[in-house]
Amino acid sequence: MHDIVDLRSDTLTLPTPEMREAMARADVGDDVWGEDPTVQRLEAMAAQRLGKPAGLFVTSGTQGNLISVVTHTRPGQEVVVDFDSHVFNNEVAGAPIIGQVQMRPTKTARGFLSPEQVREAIRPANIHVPTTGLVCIENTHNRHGGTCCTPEEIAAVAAVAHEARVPVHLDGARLFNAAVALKRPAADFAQHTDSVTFCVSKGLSAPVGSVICGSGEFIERARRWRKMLGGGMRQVGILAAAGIVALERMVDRLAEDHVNARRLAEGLAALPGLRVDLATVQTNIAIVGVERGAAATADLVKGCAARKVKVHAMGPTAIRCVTHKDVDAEDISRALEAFRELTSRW
Ligand code: TLP
Repeated sequence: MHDIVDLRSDTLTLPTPEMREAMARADVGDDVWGEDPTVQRLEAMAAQRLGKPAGLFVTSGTQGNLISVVTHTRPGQEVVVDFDSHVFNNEVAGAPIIGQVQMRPTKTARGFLSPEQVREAIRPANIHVPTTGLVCIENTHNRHGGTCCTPEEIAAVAAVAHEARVPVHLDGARLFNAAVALKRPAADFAQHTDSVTFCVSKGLSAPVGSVICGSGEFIERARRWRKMLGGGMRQVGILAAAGIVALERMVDRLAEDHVNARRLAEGLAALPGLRVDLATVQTNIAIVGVERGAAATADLVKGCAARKVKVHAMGPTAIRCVTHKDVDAEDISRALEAFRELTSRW
């Protein structure tokens, strides 16, 4: 049980004592000079877990996606994305500004482009239109409530893209949540994509960082972009050390977060005036629709905060709850109690 039940995001997880110890003891060197052994260990470990030849430690998921987009594309090209994707909605238009690419968003049912949608979105050879430079997919899907797509679904989309000689990037900020939920090795999800980014700073609980994985040639070009974007860090093995603990110790326990999210979602779905599509609650996120409108949603968020339960208003009438290692089963009961009390007054 924690004093505050913080369901705003799994980015709020605090580093474990083991991480702090590993950070204090880490062997370090200047990583821009390629001399930080701990960063190299994390990059090799990440690449191996994802079945790719090489990895690159970056500051954040946002930086990892941006570097991946600009490394794959040329200015003037188009990037095929799902309409609700993080890269399109929450990355401050970095790819259009820095990479000079145009986003091509398509609406999807669960956050995942179908092979037919990708086929339709890829531009034909025509003097009037941009060329398609990249297809970007997201797994798990944040704004659709932590939904997972299978390695086979990714393979089908990638086949269409590759047939048109278009590479595929996977925003796998929460890829290990998908791997644990579907009981598949993380490498299966990355197998058909040309690059993948995953975060150690979300449910895996490290304080900072993400890793991009791809071919050796891709990662070397990505490394130049990272330097340009100010992501060349020096004795950063101090941070990578926590990432190693994250990968070694924190993956399997994500299953607990999924159980907690499920119980929370089922409890909330049973309350009057709240709507939860339980089919989307596949990992550690529950998105709750508030039928009484925007003012009631704002009141609910405030009322929860007054009861030491923090939740995130994702839209005017939607609340996002994310479970993670700093939220336990008792905390879920407290959160449910707060919602129950507040909705009983409606
Ligand atoms: N998502 C954050 C917010 O930016 C919304 C959160 O609290 O969920 N891809 C996906 C799918 C993400 O959910 C996020 C972070 C990122 C990329 C970016 O990662 P960071 O925050 O490390 O830049």
